[in-house]
Amino acid sequence: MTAPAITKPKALVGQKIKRKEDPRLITGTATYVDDIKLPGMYHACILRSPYAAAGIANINVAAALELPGVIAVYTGADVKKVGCVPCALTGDHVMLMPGTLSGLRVPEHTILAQDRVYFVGHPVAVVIATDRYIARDAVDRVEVDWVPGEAVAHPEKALEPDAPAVHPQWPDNVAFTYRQHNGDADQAFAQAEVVVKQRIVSPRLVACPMEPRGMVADYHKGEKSVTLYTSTQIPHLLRSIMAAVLGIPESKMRVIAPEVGGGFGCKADFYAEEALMCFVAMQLGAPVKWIETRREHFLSTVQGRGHVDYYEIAAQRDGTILAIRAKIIQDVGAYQQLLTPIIPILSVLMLPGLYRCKAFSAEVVGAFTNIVPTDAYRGAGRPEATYCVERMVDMLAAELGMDPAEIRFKNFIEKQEFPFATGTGLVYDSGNYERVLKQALDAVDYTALREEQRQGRTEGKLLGIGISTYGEISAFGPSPFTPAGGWESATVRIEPSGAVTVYSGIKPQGQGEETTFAQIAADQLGVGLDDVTIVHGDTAMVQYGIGTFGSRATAVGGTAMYLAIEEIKKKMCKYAENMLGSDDVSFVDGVCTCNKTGKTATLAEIAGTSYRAMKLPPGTEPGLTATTYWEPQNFTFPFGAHIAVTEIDPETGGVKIRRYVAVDDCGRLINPLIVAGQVHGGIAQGISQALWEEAVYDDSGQLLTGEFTDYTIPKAGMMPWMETSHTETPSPVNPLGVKGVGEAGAIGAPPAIVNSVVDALSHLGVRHLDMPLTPEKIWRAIQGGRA
Ligand code: MCN
Repeated sequence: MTAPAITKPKALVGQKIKRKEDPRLITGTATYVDDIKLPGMYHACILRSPYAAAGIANINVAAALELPGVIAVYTGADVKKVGCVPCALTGDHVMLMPGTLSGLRVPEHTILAQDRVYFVGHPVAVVIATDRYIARDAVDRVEVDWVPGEAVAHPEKALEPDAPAVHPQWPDNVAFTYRQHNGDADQAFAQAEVVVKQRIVSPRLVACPMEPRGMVADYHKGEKSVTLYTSTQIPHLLRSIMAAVLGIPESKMRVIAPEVGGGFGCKADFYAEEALMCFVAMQLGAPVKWIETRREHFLSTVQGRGHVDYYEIAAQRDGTILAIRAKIIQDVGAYQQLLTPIIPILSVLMLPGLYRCKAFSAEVVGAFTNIVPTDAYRGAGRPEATYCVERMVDMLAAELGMDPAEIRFKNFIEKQEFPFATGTGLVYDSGNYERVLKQALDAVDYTALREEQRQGRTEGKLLGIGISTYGEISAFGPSPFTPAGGWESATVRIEPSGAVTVYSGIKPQGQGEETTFAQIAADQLGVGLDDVTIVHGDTAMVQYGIGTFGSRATAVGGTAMYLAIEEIKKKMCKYAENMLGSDDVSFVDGVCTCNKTGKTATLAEIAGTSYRAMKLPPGTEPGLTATTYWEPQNFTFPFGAHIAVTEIDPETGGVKIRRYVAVDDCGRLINPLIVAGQVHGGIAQGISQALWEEAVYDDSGQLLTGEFTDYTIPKAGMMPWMETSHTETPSPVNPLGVKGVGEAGAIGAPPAIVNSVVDALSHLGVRHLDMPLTPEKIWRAIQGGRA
């Protein structure tokens, strides 16, 4: 074993590499939940409430049971022994939280309605049949005697004194309150030279992943164990909760998340339907499948945003921001889902944005309404805050007659001030905010655009330039905001052949970690990209993990893998010492080399030996495996500057996005191609939120936008060309230097678009418009001169 000439492999980290997982995704060979067909499998269809608030006097299932092919019908009376859908926030977390969370009310959330329903779409009964069409037909034969009641479907109306009570035991509809303040905001407001106030709405949004929710539950009678295949972002947490809800030992519960066709946060939850299918499988001793229809998705999957916010910003005439005050009314919906109360608290944490100002005072009031609950949706609390702060900064600039770029430069935390402790209890890890904004301004040629805008106005043209400089909390570490745990895990195994298998606690839904994690691992081990396989999503295969949300997978899960590989490298050196007969061995690019003799042993040779050694070298164990749990000491804080240039048609109010420039910084880039894809997807959702999307409910709680004909989602042809670029400010929080990027675009885009449209109309006296900026709304603003 004399040293062969080693050609150093080209580093994969930093390369634009196409996603390894894509061929199976785009050729129809991937396995999603609906592809799972088990022998003897039944199909479920759920009867849902047509009322937002009603009593249930009686349910008659006889006619449904008579339909040939129907196996069983279960109602609320049958599931009384099953536990409730939980809210993750417990007393321990509340005590550790900055600020004060008080009066958290968690209604009993049974998996089927008992004697009342609380929202349209509330599950009331489930029909099990030999095929899904029979199950669907039988649902229409279930007779329910309803006693319709009064509903409330708007969070501000819900807080009015005479509003109908969503839960009769809490007539004020207050689900919780949260207060946090820092510095003397009141004094700052009293002494400020300028104060700007605005009511700002972030409407409810529907996540609309390409694959809706779906699950197959299977019961193994002999083992008394349950396997649940479900489209989830959090398989391990789901398993722990499910075992408790079903009252079975956790060791008898297995959760498998096969391919997940998008989640956007709505699948980082625990759903009544998941427990219901496990219950049915246990009752019948047979597998059962339920696949959500798109209409059900609109009605009964958690929604995002749902804020009515009152913001105030105090400043000096020179543009220095002195303090921010916010009252946030969060539309909770009818129940607290897993993370519902945490989401608006994240908005409070992000209140200062990228600005130095530390004085603030914020109050959140959670309001129960007769609508499906709100919870995480891409960005979860951070887009709401960023949108409001970025709107307020623009309004302040307009009030002061300052340029929106100039006011941002004046108030940015400067690069030498990092790590920077905000007034809200965070410590921003690293940043260079001036650089991203300068790069974005240069890219659009800002000065020339302003001149074009001035000229154009004389000819009646409406050109808008909207700036958004955003920050984000990503990769949550241990904190009250991660009641699940702020760590992530990885087991790395080098097989006897030298192939590398990584078992990760993360669960991608389209983010491409099978590629990026393989890039990191391949570089560390000096093997090829295809020598690395990333396994995820099966609680029986993967050690415990937390999952994929909050743009944490790479910074937390990737670091766990990186550290496990470092362990394995040490193990390999030990084996190589024995093989090469020297204790002076180092591992570089897949080969252990004896520094004295130049003799070498390759990774594959060492791996084979480690499994097959006749006699193990002292201080070693067979095989090359390491498991690491990594708990970061801080979050990471990505940031960026987005600029939208829009042209408004004065006759129709239509918006054309002429240019969209995004400069993002997510630390060290593992795969710029995947990062660009993540940014593009986020921007698409952000533009869509700004211009088109809104879940509209009438006063009786009926959803008026319950399908794709009246709820617009972004399509490729509706998107502008996105000019994306990056700066790289490494995070000191993890050895990879990475920050999250999965939510960046969704946070940066809405304020860029709205600021741009308002900028286009500002000379007409328009100061603010609420999303979505429909042509009608814009046209009316143009006609009225002032919104
Ligand atoms: N990445 C990189 N370099 C960095 C940071 C990230 O190359 N400096 C890569 C990662 O390795 C990974 C991707 O970018 O391949 C996103 O990584 P990361 O920021 O770590 O975020 P997560 O994987 O934790 O993704 C979560 C985030 C969230 S919270 C939502 S919601 C979301 C999103 O990602 N939902 C998505 N992106 C989505 N993309 C798709 N296709 N579908 C969804 O449902």
